Formats: sequence, structure tokens, C-alpha cells
Amino acid sequence: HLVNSTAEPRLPRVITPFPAPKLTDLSQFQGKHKESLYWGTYRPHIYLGIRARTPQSLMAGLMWNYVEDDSYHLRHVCKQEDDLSAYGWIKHDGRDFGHQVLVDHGMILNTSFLKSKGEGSGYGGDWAVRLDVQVDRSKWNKKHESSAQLFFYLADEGGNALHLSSQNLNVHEDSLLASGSRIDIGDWQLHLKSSDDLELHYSGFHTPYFHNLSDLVEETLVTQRRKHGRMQLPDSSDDLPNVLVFQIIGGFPFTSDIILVSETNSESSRVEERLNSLTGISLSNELKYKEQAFDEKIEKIFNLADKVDSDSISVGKAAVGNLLGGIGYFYGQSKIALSGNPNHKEHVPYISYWPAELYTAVPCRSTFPRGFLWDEGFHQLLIWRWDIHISLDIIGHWLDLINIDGWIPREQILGAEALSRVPEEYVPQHPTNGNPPTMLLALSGIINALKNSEFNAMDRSEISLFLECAFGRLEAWFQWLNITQSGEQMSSYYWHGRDNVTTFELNPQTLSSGFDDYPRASHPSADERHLDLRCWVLLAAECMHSIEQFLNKETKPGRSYGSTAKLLSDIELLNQLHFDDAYGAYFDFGNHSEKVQLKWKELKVGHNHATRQLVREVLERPVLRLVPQIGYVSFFPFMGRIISSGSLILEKQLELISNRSLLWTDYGLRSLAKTSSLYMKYNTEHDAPYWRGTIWINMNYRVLSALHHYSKESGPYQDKAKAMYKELRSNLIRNIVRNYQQTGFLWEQYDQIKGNGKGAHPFTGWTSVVVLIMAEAYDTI
Ligand code: 6A9
Repeated sequence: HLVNSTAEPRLPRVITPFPAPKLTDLSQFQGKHKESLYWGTYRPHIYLGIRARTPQSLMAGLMWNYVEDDSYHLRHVCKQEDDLSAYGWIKHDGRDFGHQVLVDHGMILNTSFLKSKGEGSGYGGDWAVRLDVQVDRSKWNKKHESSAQLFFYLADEGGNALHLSSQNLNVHEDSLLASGSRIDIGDWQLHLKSSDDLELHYSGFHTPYFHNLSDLVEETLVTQRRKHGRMQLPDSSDDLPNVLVFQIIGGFPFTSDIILVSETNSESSRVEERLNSLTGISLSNELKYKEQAFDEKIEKIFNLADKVDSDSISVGKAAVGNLLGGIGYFYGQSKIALSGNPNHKEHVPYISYWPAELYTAVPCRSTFPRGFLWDEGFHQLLIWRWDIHISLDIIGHWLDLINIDGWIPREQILGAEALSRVPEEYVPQHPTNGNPPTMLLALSGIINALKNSEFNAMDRSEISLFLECAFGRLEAWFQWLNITQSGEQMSSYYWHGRDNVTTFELNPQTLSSGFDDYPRASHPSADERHLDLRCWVLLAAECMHSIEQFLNKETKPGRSYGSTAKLLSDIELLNQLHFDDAYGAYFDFGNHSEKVQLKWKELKVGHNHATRQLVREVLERPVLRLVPQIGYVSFFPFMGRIISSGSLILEKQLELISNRSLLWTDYGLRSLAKTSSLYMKYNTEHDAPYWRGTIWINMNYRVLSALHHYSKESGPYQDKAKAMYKELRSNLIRNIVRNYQQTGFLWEQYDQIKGNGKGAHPFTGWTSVVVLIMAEAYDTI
């Protein structure tokens, strides 16, 4: 080949996009579709945050002041420390409507969002926010003021100046607060309407930063208080402000409607009519109508009324609401680690991925408000059933992030707001590391639904076209997993990127598997075989096979997904690699010792100084063997339904799962058996056990799907599977519902002893698949 010397300098391979047209450029995602999803509550990390799906958006957000004795706390970014008794979208359709309830120590804030494409409105339509503030006096400290202070802001990321309507805001005379102009939506206006007696103040800022707006407001309030003794914005502005903050002070209870109208300059703009239809009684009516539509749609899709009690239904709705309401839009560049040990924490050299948009749901609005690859597959199990167009759009965005090698960065930390929430050492993504291909689980669900003609003709053709165009990317993704993560032994795999020189970790983590600290071989090596990964590759091959068949693709020689699937589901081969006869269980394999512990060691620092450190001690030489830790990983062959329904191995798996001394609890299945040597063990001085015992809902859903499957297959263990299915399902639902009622949240994990929610919350990521459990909606793969 000739070298083209005039070509542009080549990008490093790892940051070279996959060479194919972008899925998000497909015509099904343009035009009406795109416009209909322009504005949304796409800032899930903010208690109430609105933006458009464009890199430099006009953004809106809400803050409020919580007064406690003599200190003030500004609420803005979702934070667990704020200790709200509840918050979340209890209804949201992912498009033009949402209703959220926030409870902050006796203050009850209802925020509703409504979008409307009225006659005369500009691109993306107009939107309204209703803020409804009430108080529960029994929980409201007497010392608290009898009024609430809200702050509603607009910020233009594009740097356009915002105009204040007047120096003396009096909304009873004129509802206009501010106006401006943008290329996307033309001239726009912000209005506030209320029939209550509200006091308004404002501040205008000119700033290049948008990730720390709370600091800006807080500093201003503190200064004002020092000068004038009042927590009151100064009613003044920097020149050419690109952030305008409006302080709304009202006695309990009060309501205020805030409306953004676009394209106000044209002759036929009908601004008054549009404002009227988005405020007061009209808004109330429209919101009521949307609430009903949400309830009806939930019922239609999930048939919950036939399946669970009304308490469960309302929790199910809140789960769906906050999953959809938590969908975000992010823009920025991932940092990609250039080299080195993926677990080497400090100052990893990195390069930037290409600038990219990501439209995605998030696991947790407070703690993990960004995209995670394998979480997203679980989210899509729900979302495609709710709105196939939103789902394909999200999957399309993810698949557009694939590079020429077929790799997708696992955790997406895009833009300054996202970056500001992540400790530095977690930011760089390692191109050696994968993550389970759960998105394929969603795609195969979609294909099955297609085969059962659950979509209309229009949707069918869009889905087919999508799959047709996605196929090359999916192939590359599959090949990346199949080739780069393969092991020494034929048809074995291992998660690459574990740290094999650690002296601190009891068992080196495997973040790429998604099971972080789940125990694996004590001494990472190329001889390892990870059972879960092997089963994921099988699942991926099966999904690829069904997509290939659906699209009538000719099988490429040497690249037959069907034969890969056949090989990987060969039970003899699987057993040779992973089955332990003595335990009757499936395990990882690797260089392993059970005799590893953490021990305090004195360290000399300087002259007379000693400090203690917890270090790892290995008490015997590791040998190549199966890794005897029974837990979620052990049940992957069962979840993958590789085990035939008549086999004794199936009986054994059912025994292990239902054994209370191992995994079974009244709240769901433990991640690791009580008898495993690493059960509930800290991994380092500071790393508490995570996937070493507590109950996780994504895996419980997978086990439950398999139990459901085996309860339908005739055979000697059908009845046992059925009984276990029923009990596990009701244990999971009962416990999640009870926790929601007691705490106001869905949780990241549940305690295996008491059943209480643990870790991050509100976790309406994969924990919301409890709705599929309620609905008994499982997939055939
Ligand atoms: C840490 C610190 C406290 C961990 O749900 C997202 C992921 C899952 O994909 C993974 O399987 N979670 C699970 O083991 C949360 C990961 C958070 C990592 C970033 C940053 C944040 O401040």
C-alpha cells in the first residue's frame, strides 16, 4: 500500500471512532423525533434541572434555602448529605411531562414539568414548571421562618447575554422576568405567574463556569447577609450576565408557575395565549390529564393491577417515573488512560476521547449521575417497553461511542458538571477493560417483541433499520469482547486489567466485570478463567445470532455467532473449565490461595514516627485451581439457561440457591454465600464489602428470569423451580416496597440480614427492574 503523505496526522487508535455513519444521524432520530425530545429534565444531578439536548444549552435550575438554627444550606445538586426524606419523579413520561415530590425536613416541594408545542412556539416548543410549596408544621422547626425561599435560574452555556425585564420585579403587573435570543429557539422569554403574594429578588452573573452555580449564589447571599442582615439577592447584575437567578420568597403554602416561551419575535407568536395555556387552571388541567395518561400507560404496559397490590403499584410507578425523569444529556470528552497498570491510581497519563453527546439514563441521581455501560442495558429493559424511540436513541448514543477497536468506555464522565462529581483517580477509562454487554439483552428483548408483533409497522421498520445500521458496531463490540478478553485455554475468558502487584487489596478488584470486589483468583494472571464473562460472551453470541437471523444476514465464514453460541453452551466443555464436583457449583479458575488476609504492619515514617498500615499477607503459595467462592458468578450458567432441565446439576443449583445457610434470605439472594471465605470482608482498610454479601436487584432479576424459565420447562425440578420463583419474587417485591415506604427511596443494594436499603439512593437504575419483576416480564435469552 502507498502511504498517503498528505493525509491528516493519524489519531491514536484508541481515540479513533468506529468508521461507520453514526446511528444518531439516522433519519429516524432527526426531524420531529429530535424536536420532540429537545427540552427535558436532562440534568438529573440537579433536584430540578432543565436543558435541551444540545452541547451549549440554555439551562434552568432550582435551588432552595434550608434554614437550620443559625445555619443555611442551599439545596441544588442532589446530595445524600442533604438528607431529604424523599425526592424523585413519581411520574414522568420521558418526553413532556413529569411530577416530582421533594420532602426537606417538613417542607414539601412539588415540581411539575410540562412541555408544549403550541401554535406559534419555536423549535422544541415551550415549557412550564409549577413549583408548589407546602409545609408539614409537625416536622417544621418553630425557629424556621414561616416562608420559603426558592431560587430559579437560567444560564446560557452558549455565552449569550440574558436580559432582565426590569429593575423592579413586580410579577402582578408584568409576568416577564427575562428574555434573550438564541440560534436554536429564536427570541425567548421567561415569565413567572402566581396568584400568591410573592417577594422577588434577583442577581445577574457573568461567568464561564456552570458547574458551581450554587457557590455563586451562596457567596452572594453570605455577603448580603453580612452587609444588610438579610438573605436577599441584591437586585443587581454584572454586565452582560449569562446567568440570572431569581429569588422567590413566599409564605407557606404558595404556588408559582414559571414558563419559558420560545420564538416570541414573530408576528404570529401568540405569546399571551401560549402563556395562558401554560399557567393557572389550564396548566392544572393539563397536568392532571398527563398524570392520568401516565397511570394508564403504566397499566397498559405492565398490567400491574393483575399482579401486585396497590402499594406495590405506587412504588412501581415511582421507580419508572424516576428512571425516566433521571434520563440525562451530557456532552464532553472522556479521559482515556494511556498506559500502565489500570489500578495505578495517581496521575495516570491520559488523552481525550472525541467530543461526544450522551443521552442516557443514570443509576443514581445523587451519587452516580452519569452513564454506566452495563447499567444502561438493565435500564433499557424497562425503557424499551415504555418508549421504543427513546430507547433506540439512547442505545444509538452509546453505540456511537465505540472506537475502531470495538471498545466502549465503561463510565462516561462528560463535561465539567459530571467531572466535578468524580474523584480524580476514577476518571481515566482503561482501553484494556470491558464491561458486560447487557445492551444486547435489551436488543434481544426488542427483537422478541418484534417477532410477537408487539410494534406497529412504522416502529417495526425503524427498529429494523436501526439494527441494520447498528450491526457493524455490534459486531465490532462482540469481537472486541471475544478476542481481547479471551483466556489461555480454548473457549475461556477473563476480565483483563486486574492488578497483579497489589499489596493492599485482600483480593484485587475486577471493576470491569461490574462486580467490583467480588472474589476472584487471589493472584491475577493470564491463566484465569472468569465464568461470568464466558457466559456474557455466550449471551452476546446468542443475541448477535438472533439479530443476524432477523436481518437475514449471511454468516461470514469463521464468524458464525451460531457456532460460537453452540460451543459456549456445550455443557461438557463448560464443566471441564468451571465445574467443581465436590461443591456441585460453578466457579472461576485461576492462580489462587484461600489463605490470604489483611494484617496491620508498622511502617517507619521519618525518625520517631511510626504508622500502621493494613497490608495483604499471603500464607501459602497460590496454585492453579477453581476459586471456591459461591455467589452470583456461580449462577451464571443457570441464569444463561445452559443447564438442561432434567439434569442433576440443575437440581444442585436450585439447592444451592435455596439454601439459607448460603444465599437465600427473606429479601432476595445474597451476592456471596455466608460460607465463602471472603463473605462480608473489607478489601482494604477503607473499602467496605460491596459485592460480598449484600443483595443486588439486577442479578436477582436474572436469577428470577431463569427460575421462571425452569418453572415452565417440564422436568423433575419444575415444581421446585416454581416454588422458589414465587417465593423469591415476593421476597424481593415485599422488601423493596417496604423500604420505599419507610425511607422514600429505592436503594442500590439491600442488606442481607435486615433487608434495609444500603449504599446510594435514590437508586432507580437497575433496582427499578423490580417493576419487571412485578409485571413478570422476562426475556427469553
Ligand atoms: C466512584 C465516587 C461517592 C458500582 O451503578 C454504577 C456502578 C456499577 O456499574 C457497578 O457495577 N456502581 C457497581 O459495582 C457505582 C460506581 C461508582 C464509581 C465511581 C466515584 C463517587 O462518590
